[in-house]
Amino acid sequence: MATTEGQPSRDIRYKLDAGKPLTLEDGVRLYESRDIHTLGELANNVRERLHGRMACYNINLHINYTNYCVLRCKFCSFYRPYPKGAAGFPGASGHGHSESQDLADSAHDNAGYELSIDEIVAQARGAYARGATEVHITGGLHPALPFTYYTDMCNAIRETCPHIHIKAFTAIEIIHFARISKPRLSIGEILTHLWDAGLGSLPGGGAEIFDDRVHDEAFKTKVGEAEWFEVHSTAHELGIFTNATMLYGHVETPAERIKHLIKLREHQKESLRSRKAHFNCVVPLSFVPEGSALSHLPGPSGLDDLKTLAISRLMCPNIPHIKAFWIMQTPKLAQVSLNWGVDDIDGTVVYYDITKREGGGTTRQELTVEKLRRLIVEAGCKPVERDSLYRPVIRDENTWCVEGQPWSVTYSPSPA
Ligand code: V47
Repeated sequence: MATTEGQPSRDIRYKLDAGKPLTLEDGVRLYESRDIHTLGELANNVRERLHGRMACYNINLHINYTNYCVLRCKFCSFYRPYPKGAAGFPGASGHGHSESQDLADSAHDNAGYELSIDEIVAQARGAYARGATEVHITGGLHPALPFTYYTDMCNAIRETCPHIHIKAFTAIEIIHFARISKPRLSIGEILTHLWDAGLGSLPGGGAEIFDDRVHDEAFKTKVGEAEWFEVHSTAHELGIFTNATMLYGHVETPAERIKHLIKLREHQKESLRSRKAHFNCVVPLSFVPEGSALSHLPGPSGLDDLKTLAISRLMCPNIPHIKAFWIMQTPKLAQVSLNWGVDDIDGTVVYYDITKREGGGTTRQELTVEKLRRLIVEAGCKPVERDSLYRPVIRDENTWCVEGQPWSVTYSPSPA
């Protein structure tokens, strides 16, 4: 038994050593325990069993194509209401940016925006030319853009940047696309169209906390867990790999977090057993209250962040990777977490509009490769550049390729 004062229980250690799944009660006890050293040791044991001392990062660019959203989630400071009477297509509506504008500056002036496909492609092209392997694309649920906007976006990126991995659209966006498609398409058809247009995988967003009470309190108008899992099951059946997030530190309890993680573990069990793809990683997202309707809440402390990352590792041993997204946990804590179960600190990011803490209120939020590697080395780990599917990237001064793939990409590194 773990006590609030003492060590996590011996039976938890035995279970982990024997490869047995931890229960809801075990998870809650881990949260209650003050012994973060033992928690770290247990999580690190699982991490080392899976990955040794390797810790990965990637060279990516986040693109948030619009902040207009039909939802009003209380934890979100990103969405903007869509102006009444707007025409609904970038360029036509006048809400898009001109290509010459610095998107970082224009996107953080609190106004609503939607990017044209040309603007998105220009950003992807720039990143690809500088050696990025991934574009991570998400946005609000735009009330007026047609589904062809999203397939055209993928097609245009694929044409311009043949080997960049397009990780795009959370499960919530996929459901929105199905609802707006004309004629109406199923989730499977939406995913197939996007896949044919060049989509590589799905990010894990929109999961929040799988619990009806939390759902009703913090994101009532968003679809619930059944729909989120339907998208990920369908993706896995089609052979599309996905990630899974958990947004913690708002109105949920520790038990509700643990139940969320157990649901991910159970889903993964089924995907590993019967589907063509599965979750690659769990991404616990630390709630950033500033600017949201829940800004009166303090948000998670550093200790809570560290415990949540470690407990995610322990609750979901069948999901290969645990990612500390440094934008939310901060680079300092992401670094510490590399010895508390985490093996991935995500990437260079460059621009991020959903939360703006690391950018001091702006969307410009970047860690250079040198900084990412230094954080990893200082933590006593071996830095490994990965692609979006966790395959090692082999890079020299101006080419990169993915282990096992017959192609390579030539690029010009940006000046330091
Ligand atoms: O779905 C929104 C979250 C998510 C806030 O798959 C917030 O590798 C904290 O899914 N504080 C989008 N979080 C981001 C996302 C993501 C990010 C990095 C990597 C991956 C991956 C996925 O951001 C949303 C929502 O859960 N979010 N507002 C906030 N105030």
